[in-house]
Amino acid sequence: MQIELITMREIQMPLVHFFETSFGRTTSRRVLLIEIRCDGVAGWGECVAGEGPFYGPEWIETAWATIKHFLAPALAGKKIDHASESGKLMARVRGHRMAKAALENALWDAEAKQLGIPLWKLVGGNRREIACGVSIGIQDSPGQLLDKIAEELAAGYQRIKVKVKPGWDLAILERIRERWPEILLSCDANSAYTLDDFEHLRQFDGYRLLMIEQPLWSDDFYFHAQLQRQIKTSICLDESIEHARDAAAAIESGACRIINIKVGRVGGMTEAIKVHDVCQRHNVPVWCGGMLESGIGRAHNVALSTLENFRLPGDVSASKRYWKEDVIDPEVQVSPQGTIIPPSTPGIGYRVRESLIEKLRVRKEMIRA
Ligand code: OSB
Ligand code: MG
Repeated sequence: MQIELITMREIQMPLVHFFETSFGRTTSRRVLLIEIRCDGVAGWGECVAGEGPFYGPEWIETAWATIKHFLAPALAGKKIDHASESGKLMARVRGHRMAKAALENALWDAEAKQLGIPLWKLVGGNRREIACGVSIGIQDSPGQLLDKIAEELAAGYQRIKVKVKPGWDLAILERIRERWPEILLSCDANSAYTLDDFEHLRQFDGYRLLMIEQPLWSDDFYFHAQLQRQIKTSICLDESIEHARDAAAAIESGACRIINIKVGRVGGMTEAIKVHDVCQRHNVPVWCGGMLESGIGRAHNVALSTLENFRLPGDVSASKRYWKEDVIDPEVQVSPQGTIIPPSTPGIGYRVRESLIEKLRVRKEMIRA
């Protein structure tokens, strides 16, 4: 593949409903899209960095600048045989995994399109149907949260995940379990707790949760391992896992029993597959996380979720939960059974709506050799 032209675009998309976590509320997304032309074929990728450096240190402005000044120039004009070789060309840049992933994933789409096969086949997936859950943010009131959960269960979603933080946790879980004793339920703290909360976190064991996601610091395995020894609920790590070595270290040290894989967080499809494989070898189930993606990032998540060890429902849900109008056609749809059928057309398998993207676009940059 000859990398001829890299186009960066920022589009702005208001969310249908605000999304709030322990680190803040998002009402509108700034989405950085990458289009890469290789041998006349266009591949698309999405940078999942958010509007501020809260989930992790990257955000859209660092990603934009790092891609423009370092990563895109490292790729433009180069020839590679596989998208997975792009990581080597970008390795001089330390970190900035979400920025790298956007470029690498665009190349994966281009490669699959050149081969005429769906991206999920190129990544080695075999699931013909993927299981979907939803991540529901902190709401203005417990009643509003219960209404949201009722709506998502009626839509067929197989697992409900709620965001928690001190002051929005046990009482909420109590209300949910009172109304739905049997549903598959988990929670995500996005690092909202500390060592002083171990006694408090032990009380989560009363709610038969599938997992508690990222209770402690993003840069810590040691205290997660201590906590895991003291609670029955399985810990799932999200923010802490940046690559396959992290996954091995976390598992072998007992810091978690489940891992959330986000293709952006780990630097692209190649590393995401490696994390998947390490977890599979250790018999640790994984599931695909979400970052409020537009249809392009969502399509990559669908493809990744077809790998065998994605044994738990992911945070990959229907376009319409996020957007009035998505940038792909058809939109990502979820069946009444709470599943997505991966598309059978080449590449990401959804047509990119370039005219809509042009309408939503607020800036654009083109980089060639
Ligand atoms: O921790 O999984 C998370 C969204 C933004 C940042 C972090 C997280 C999330 C979600 C949303 O939980 C998942 C989604 O619906 O895309
Ligand atoms: Mg999370």
